[in-house]
Amino acid sequence: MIKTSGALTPRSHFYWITLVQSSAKPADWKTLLAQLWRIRLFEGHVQRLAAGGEVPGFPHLSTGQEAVAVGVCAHLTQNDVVFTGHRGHGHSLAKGCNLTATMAEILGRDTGLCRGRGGSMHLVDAGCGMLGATGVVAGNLPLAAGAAWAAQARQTGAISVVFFGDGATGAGVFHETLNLAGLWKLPLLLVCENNGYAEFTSRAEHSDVAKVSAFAAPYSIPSATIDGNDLIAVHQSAASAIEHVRRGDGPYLLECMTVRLAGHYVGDQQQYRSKEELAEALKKCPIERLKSYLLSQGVTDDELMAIADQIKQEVQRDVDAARAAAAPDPASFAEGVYASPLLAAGC
Ligand SMILES: Cc1ncc(C[n+]2csc(CCOP(=O)(O)OP(=O)(O)O)c2C)c(N)n1
Ligand SMILES: [Mg+2]
Repeated sequence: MIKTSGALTPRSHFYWITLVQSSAKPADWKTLLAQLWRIRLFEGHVQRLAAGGEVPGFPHLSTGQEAVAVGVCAHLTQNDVVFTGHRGHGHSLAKGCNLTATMAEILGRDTGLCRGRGGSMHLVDAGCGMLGATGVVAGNLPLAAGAAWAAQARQTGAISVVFFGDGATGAGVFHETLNLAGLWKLPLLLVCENNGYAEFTSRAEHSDVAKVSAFAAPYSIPSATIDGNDLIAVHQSAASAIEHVRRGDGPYLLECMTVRLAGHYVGDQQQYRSKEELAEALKKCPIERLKSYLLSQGVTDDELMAIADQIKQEVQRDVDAARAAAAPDPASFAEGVYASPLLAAGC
């Protein structure tokens, strides 16, 4: 069990957290490092399969942003629910979606999470609390507030978590969600992955509000801006934020500053980014940072390589299983699409 410090100052809205010394041991962080690797390797497969024409549509990779998914989801129970957007592979895996079924969904197979109907941008697995990805930017925010309202009304003790990008904050529904979530003190954790881009447009080009956390205070929502590429920072800050939400004190906005190491979608040539910028981004890789920390704590290179090898084999095996699965029978196309009494009656 990783203990946290509760270092957040609740009502600060524009604030870089000062991390206190972690009481976690390298063994705990090794488990989370393995999860970072799992997501990175999974998305490496998605990239290769997409390049080979096996993936319908345009997958969006979270390469470089994995620490946010892993650091936040480490604190969630199966009853807690998660909503994500178009860049949601990492969130789905971190919340507990089966890797083979997730890949099968991305490949459009019948064994996929949604029987291949949804694909990369519509990963849903209610059984493990993954209530869904959506390709509609900011569309997940009111859905997550609705789930939080349901949990509050039913007094289940569960919380709702929504992952969204900095670009989503330009949508009106972002502010509508903050307004009602703050007013009704909903058990909602809003996690912004601020990677500085909305598609090919930098944040500076589309907003004068540099920090997304600045939007929270007018709605009486506490917030923090943290280094989203530091797994330990994310883990600690998420613990405190989730404690606040679970206690019944209302929503919390956690802004995680991060970097997108890949293009907006697989195939994006990124001509709008300089070589220097990409080189700087690489230095912030959350996996390399956690590895360096572990090495400084006495973990050996051999131990890290053994973990990497094991994860590599597991991911390869699970991806192979997904690729071997059959596509849905075209005759079953309407199954699971509508819950219509007329369809059920064969009308
Ligand atoms: C309502 C809506 N408008 C526009 C788009 C097209 N679109 C897809 S991704 C994207 C940018 C989103 O940026 P951000 O929220 O920062 O997420 P990121 O891609 O950086 O993870 C846009 C505008 C969309 N999918 N939905
Ligand atoms: Mg963005």
